[in-house]
Amino acid sequence: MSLTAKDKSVVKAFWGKISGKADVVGAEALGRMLTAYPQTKIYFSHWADVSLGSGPVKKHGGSIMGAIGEAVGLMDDLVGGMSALGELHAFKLRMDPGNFKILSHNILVTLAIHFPSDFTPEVHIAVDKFLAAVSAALADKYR
Ligand code: HNI
Repeated sequence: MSLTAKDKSVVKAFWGKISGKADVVGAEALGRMLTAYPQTKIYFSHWADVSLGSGPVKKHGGSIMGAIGEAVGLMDDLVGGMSALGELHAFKLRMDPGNFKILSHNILVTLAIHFPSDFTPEVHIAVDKFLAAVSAALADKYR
C-alpha cells in the first residue's frame, strides 16, 4: 500500500509538531516494546539494562526516531533511502522482520499518549501507513 500525496502531507505536518520531542517518544516506544513484548529483548541481550528509562534504551530510542525523522524526508524513495539500515537489520542483526510491526505499534501508542489532540484519526491512519512503508522498506533486504 503506497502513501498518497495526502498521507505524505499529513505525516509531514504532524512530524513538524512532534519532532522536538522525538527523543522522548523514541525512548518510550522502545521501552514499551521491550516491556510489553519481552520476546524482542533477545536482540538487545548485549545491553546492560533493557528496562524502560534505562540509559541504552533512551539513547537507542533517540537513534530510531532520528532514522524515522530522516525517513519523513525520504518518503518518495524509502527503499533506496533506507537500504543501508535495511541491510543492517537483515544481514547483520538477522532480526525477524515481524518485529517491525511490533515497534510501529508501540510508536503509535506513544504518539497517541503524548499528542492526544494532534493524534486525530486522520493522523493515526497516515502515520500508521507511513510506519508500515518504512518497515516494508527496511524489510526489502529480506526478499
Ligand atoms: Ni533497529 C540498530 C533504526 C526497528 C533492533 N536500528 C538500529 C540503528 C538504527 C535503527 C538507526 C542504529 C544503526 C547504527 O548504529 O548504525 N530500527 C531502526 C528503525 C526501525 C528499527 C528506523 C523501525 C522503524 N530495530 C528495530 C526492531 C528491532 C531492532 C523492531 C528489534 C526488535 N536495531 C536493533 C538492534 C540494533 C539496531 C538490535 C543494534 C543496537 C545496538 O546497540 O547494538
